[in-house]
Amino acid sequence: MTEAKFPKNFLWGGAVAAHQLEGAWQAGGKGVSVADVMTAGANKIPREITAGVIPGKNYPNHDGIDFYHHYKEDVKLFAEMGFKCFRTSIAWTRIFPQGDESEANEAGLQFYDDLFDECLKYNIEPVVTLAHFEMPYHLVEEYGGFANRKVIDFFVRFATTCFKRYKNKVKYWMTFNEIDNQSRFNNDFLMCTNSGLLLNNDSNNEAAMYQAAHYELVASALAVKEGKKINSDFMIGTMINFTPIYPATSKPADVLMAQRADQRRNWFSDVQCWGYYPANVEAYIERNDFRPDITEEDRIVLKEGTVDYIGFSYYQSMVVSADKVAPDDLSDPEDVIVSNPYVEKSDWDWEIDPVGLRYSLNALTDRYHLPLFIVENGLGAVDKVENDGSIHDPYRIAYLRAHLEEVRKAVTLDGVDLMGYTPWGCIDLVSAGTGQMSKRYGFIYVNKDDEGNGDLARSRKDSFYWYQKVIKTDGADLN
Ligand code: P53
Repeated sequence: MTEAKFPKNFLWGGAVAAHQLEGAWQAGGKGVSVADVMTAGANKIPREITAGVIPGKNYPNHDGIDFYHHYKEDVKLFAEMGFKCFRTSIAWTRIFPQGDESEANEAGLQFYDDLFDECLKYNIEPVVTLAHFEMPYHLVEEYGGFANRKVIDFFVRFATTCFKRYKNKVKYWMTFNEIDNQSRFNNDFLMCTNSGLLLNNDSNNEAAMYQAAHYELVASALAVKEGKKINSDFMIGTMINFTPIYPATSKPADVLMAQRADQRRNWFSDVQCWGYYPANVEAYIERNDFRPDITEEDRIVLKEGTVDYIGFSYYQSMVVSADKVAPDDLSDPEDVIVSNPYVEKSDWDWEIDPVGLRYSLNALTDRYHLPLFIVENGLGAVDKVENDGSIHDPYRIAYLRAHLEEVRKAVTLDGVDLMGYTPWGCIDLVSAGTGQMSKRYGFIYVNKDDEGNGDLARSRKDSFYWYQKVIKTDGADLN
């Protein structure tokens, strides 16, 4: 049974996002994105979001790992590992530097033509996220991000421009990265990266989130509709950070709390997959008098623009208890998290739960009856380069192996329809959450430290050869 293989056409690959690796933040007329105004933080030290780019501050995304100039070398290494696909995003600000222009920026479009051609040369299928925490900063300053209905049109223009330009090169798309992460509406970083909201203490962050999220969901649905007109073969997915939520005990209040937390957090994909808001969210918005602007026309769009598949990231599970807050009073799931005594934690305190991935694959299948695509999974860890240049990362191999064993069970024993697996940060890049380089995910090491020193040289870690073998054997050999 453990010999069972993954499907033959399974999309093995790796995932990155433009702002975390491309660098070249002003090349070819690129504009300033929200990622360009975020400083470097550290473990438990949040990144600062500055009012524009302030000289003298450290903005790690400005240079990334300079993939913009190294992509040929990097794609060649992906091909050497045997990648069948490569997930990246299109930096919105390369195509529309300010976000509200009527004409696209040709130099930006050309860069992605070149990158996708390079992938296709090795039969690597590009898998593209349209908006991965990369909104033009101008749209934040001038319009308030997705608090403003006008931003829907700007996103749809960006999306259709990309669909038209790359319709013969890209088949797999996702609209917004981890759209559900803004359910943590008191988190400045997540709100700014997801929908371009800058929180201020006087406003009701939760009401603001439901409004911005609605406009974003409408923008996503409109993009799906337009995309299908441009190429009916497109597969356009949602992208969520799926986090299964467990009750702290079998106490009924804890079990109800786990369900409530799931309803507060995981409703975004309900709207994108079903085409309408779940009853519990409608009731919650009503009872709190949030009164978001949701028109009848919007509801029709949501119905017509449902997704083809579910792309999701999986890093950890979450445990909640009803001890501090009663289930009916829950607004922010972050408030009720307790630590899970049965799982280990990473150096950044992310809980490691491989079984939770099998559980997630089944839960999503049961809820949506759609194909799934694991578009992120992985371990952020510190790596050490030996004197001979080798990098031994058995912890990363162990993490990925344990998760893939569970994925294989979901596919071969549970009948889950899984399109592919793209571990996060297949090449070391800037951490989204902390802005660090030292929180590494890659199979490929990049010589650069948290202060920005290093010659950017690429080298293969032990996990590089391990993943190469996994792909070569279609996942039969995970050792
Ligand atoms: P890092 C948490 C915080 C920030 C981004 O995260 C996150 C998450 C996980 O839910 O989402 C994804 O770099 C994201 C990537 C990111 C990756 O997780 O903080 O889609 O952009 O790099 C890993 O370790």
